[in-house]
Amino acid sequence: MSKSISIIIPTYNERENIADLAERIHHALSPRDYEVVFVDDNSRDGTAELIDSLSGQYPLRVIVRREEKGLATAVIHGIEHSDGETVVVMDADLQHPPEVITDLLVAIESGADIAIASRYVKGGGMKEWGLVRKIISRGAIVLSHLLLPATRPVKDPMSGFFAFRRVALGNARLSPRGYKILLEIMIEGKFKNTAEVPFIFENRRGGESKLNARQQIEYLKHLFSLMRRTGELWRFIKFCLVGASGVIVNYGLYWLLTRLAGFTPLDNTATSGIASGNLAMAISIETSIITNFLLNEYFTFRDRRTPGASLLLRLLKFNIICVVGGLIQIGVANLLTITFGVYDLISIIIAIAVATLWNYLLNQRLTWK
Ligand SMILES: Nc1nc2c(ncn2[C@@H]2O[C@H](COP(=O)(O)OP(=O)(O)OP(=O)(O)O)[C@@H](O)[C@H]2O)c(=O)[nH]1
Ligand SMILES: [Mg+2]
Repeated sequence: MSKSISIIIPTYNERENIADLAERIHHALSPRDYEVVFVDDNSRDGTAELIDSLSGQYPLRVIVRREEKGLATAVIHGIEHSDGETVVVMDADLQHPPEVITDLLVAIESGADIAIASRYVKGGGMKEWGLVRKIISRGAIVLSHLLLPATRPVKDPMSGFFAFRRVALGNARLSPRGYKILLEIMIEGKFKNTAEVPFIFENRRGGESKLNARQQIEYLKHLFSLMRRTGELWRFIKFCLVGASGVIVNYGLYWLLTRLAGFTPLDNTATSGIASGNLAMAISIETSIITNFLLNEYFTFRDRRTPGASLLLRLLKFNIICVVGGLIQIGVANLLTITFGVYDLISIIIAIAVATLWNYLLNQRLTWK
């Protein structure tokens, strides 16, 4: 008989945590109609046997895989071998507090297609994480926000604790790698309404972590494969090409103006060089802003264009953002050349690098928040 909620839990040597986990889930969920489907990769410590022995007491079952291994594929296996209208995915080691499942279900009942238990929304967090793990976790999120726009609305796309409506997943073809199953589900599933609920990532109760450096490499490979599938890889390459063309226009035009067209180069010995050199720089910056805009508009983001009058408005917005970068470039170039006497063609390339960094950070804030 089909249940309305299927909770999928991948396990590998988690015997020490199962009894506590089953009890807490039951306490949190009953009298709801639920089942827990454990997908165990042939654990050596008797995890599957223990689950079996508890199945008289709670609505549990275990699928043992002998051929295949891996967290993400185990979760898919569990999704395919269950039929609850709502699917919940979580870890077995009690780092995902079972009590939070009810918050996820409430979010789904209030209209979300997918609800994510998040460490990075207000009220969420993690206990006792070292600095290195925190940085890796943040870095992974920044990368996914940058390279996979579909993950941008979610603050914690790396979470392994979430719930979704099965119909919303449709017949998405899932082919994940490594650990980050939510990424795959979010991108292939194309959910409309997303919700995040806070939770504190607890310390592991018993057993050992299976997370290792290989998983970080797997993550990068997975990211790359998702970028290819979504077409974002090609877009990212185009974006970098346009950025590089902007640097060439900016730097090249300054060189043309000051070496061939009669503008005096930026120079701290001749006062006439300050005004003229800065004017040459301003003309070069503005020209590169416009060429960058047009190339992004008709090349990088061609598929996202909304034609018509909004073009000018977008150009204006883009220009305002980049003018701040331009002022930074002029400031840095003047500081290096006028104050410290650095040769103008060197200080300008350094100044362009600083401004590019600024433009990137600001755009990331405004466009990808
Ligand atoms: N079926 C299956 N489950 C796995 C596999 N690797 C990990 N798991 C389970 O996936 C969940 C998450 O794994 P953990 O090792 O706790 O990973 P983590 O929570 O990111 O790392 P820690 O904070 O160190 O615990 C746990 O329930 C594991 O038992 C696997 O290869 N196959
Ligand atoms: Mg864990």
